[in-house]
Amino acid sequence: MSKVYFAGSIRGGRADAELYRQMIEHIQKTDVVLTEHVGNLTLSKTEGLPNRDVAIYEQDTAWLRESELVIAECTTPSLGVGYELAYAEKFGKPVHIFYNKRRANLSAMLSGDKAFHVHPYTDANEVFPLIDKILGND
Ligand code: 6K6
Repeated sequence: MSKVYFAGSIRGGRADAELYRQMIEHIQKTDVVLTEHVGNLTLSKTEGLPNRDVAIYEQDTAWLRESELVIAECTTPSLGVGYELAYAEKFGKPVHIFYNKRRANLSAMLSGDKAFHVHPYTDANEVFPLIDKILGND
């Protein structure tokens, strides 16, 4: 059972929040997701008080260090997710990046980083068997 840090856009926009929720639910069938809140559909992109941000940063970076792997959905661009991926790389964590290639053009700073495992997909249903493979559950 692995500890997974799931990363997805929050202030970058919540258009894919339902997919994050489904991916998190899928991972939780076999493994632990440290960041379940990323798939919370009631979380809006403007929610949160500015003075809470230090606590959020401290908690999320602690979870990144504790995690065994990172799975990120990057179709909706997010500065926070980009930061988390670089942070995970610095700590030697395996990083898996998903994005819908029909809807997004992934940043060269992600697609060009050989440390990252990038998984482009055309239909969201492709994501779940890929997650099983990453987690060793296929
Ligand atoms: C909610 C809405 C606005 O601010 C919040 C506060 N909540 C957060 N709680 C926990 N983690 C957060 C929060 N906001 C951002 N993150 C982390 O950054 C998550 O782990 C996401 O993967 C990533 C999203 O970054 P942005 O830049 O899209 O917010």
